[in-house]
Amino acid sequence: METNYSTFRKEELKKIALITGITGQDGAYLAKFLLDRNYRIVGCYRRSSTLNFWRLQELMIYENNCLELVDLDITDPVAVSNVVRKHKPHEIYNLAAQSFVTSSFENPVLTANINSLGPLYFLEAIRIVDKNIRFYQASTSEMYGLIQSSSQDENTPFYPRSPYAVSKLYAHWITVNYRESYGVFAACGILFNHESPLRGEEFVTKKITSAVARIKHGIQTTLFLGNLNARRDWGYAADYVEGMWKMLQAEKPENYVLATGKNETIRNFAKLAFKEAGIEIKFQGAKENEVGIDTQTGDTIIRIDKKLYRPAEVDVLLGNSTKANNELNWKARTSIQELAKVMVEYDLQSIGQSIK
Ligand code: NAP
Ligand code: F7E
Repeated sequence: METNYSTFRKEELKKIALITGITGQDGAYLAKFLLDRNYRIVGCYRRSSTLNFWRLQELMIYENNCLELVDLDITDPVAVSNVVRKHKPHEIYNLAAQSFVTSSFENPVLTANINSLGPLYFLEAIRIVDKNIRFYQASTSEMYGLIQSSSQDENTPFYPRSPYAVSKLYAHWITVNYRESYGVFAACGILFNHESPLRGEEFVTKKITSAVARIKHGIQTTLFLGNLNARRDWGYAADYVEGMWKMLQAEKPENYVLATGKNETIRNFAKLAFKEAGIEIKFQGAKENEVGIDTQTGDTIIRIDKKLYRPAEVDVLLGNSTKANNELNWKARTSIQELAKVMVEYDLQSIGQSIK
């Protein structure tokens, strides 16, 4: 379907931000954040056989006439260069990625093409077209992988544990390299896990909260999970997109960690999420025989599926965002309890509506 938004005229502009990955969780929240600050957005999506703008619709920005949707697969260097040349944005936020760690083990070459080469094509386009364009690269806490210190900041050495993390490490360093070699204003946000009601269903928090809602509504009986012992530092996506923007408003481009400074196991996130729907879970057993039991009914509602274990796991992550706090005045504002609550409430309502 064609969108009927007219192409922006240069003289009308305040600031133009080009966002890749506009159909993803962060792309949608960032677009909303920037539209609220009077930006015009060039939102890049890749064409698929079915429309994929539900997050923009959920945030009620799909029909905003300051949002222009542009068809761009970031693995096409010619198309990347053309889009940069045509729209001459002031800021580029490269959020597009094959972002699911599990899938990166199945599709390592695709993951590298999108996650490593995509940002390189943008950096080259900026170098050639206009070095004043500011660039944000979505780096990740997954780069710390097998952690080299108990909490991780901008100086902690990396030890990636998946093709996803390795692909992101290339993108991270090539971004630093274009900053140092050519003076491009290129910032890397090393973001720890951040979630929301608009999170993709394959990620563990959303998988859990949507299962909570389905179990509560009586349309699912069992939730199968993998490694319950992994610990993540989980924040709220809407807080984190503000940090991305702040990085591009800073005096100079740098790397910044965004995190809450607290972490939790998958097991405890599941307990929290079920509790939000009034279901108390008790875990018993060990390893793949561990189960989660509804203390009221005695039903086993969580089981382990070994197929969900990863070839190499990131056991624990805990971020230290002191630098972002001091230099950008950025802080994670949402607790894990608030996050679980907002996600469960959203899923209870939307799944409830869908089965009416
Ligand atoms: P997401 O929901 O999976 O969104 C990824 C986006 O990238 C989607 O819009 C996707 O389009 C798009 N995309 C994938 N391949 C593409 C290609 N070849 N060309 C153009 N677009 C493509 O991810 P997210 O959670 O919003 O994360 C945003 C970025 O931050 C990603 O780079 C991710 O790796 C990184 N990151 C995320 C987290 C986190 O916890 N969320 C933490 C650290 C870093 P489709 O809709 O068509 O698939
Ligand atoms: O897994 C464990 C799993 O897929 C978290 C991406 O946004 O954040 C995300 O990557 C943990 C892992 O996120 C299931 O083994 C247990 O230890 O929700 P996840 P992730 O791998 O941390 C980083 C920062 C990114 O950059 C990525 O783009 O949960 N786990 N059972 C499970 N995970 C999933 N997905 N499904 C399970 O059933």
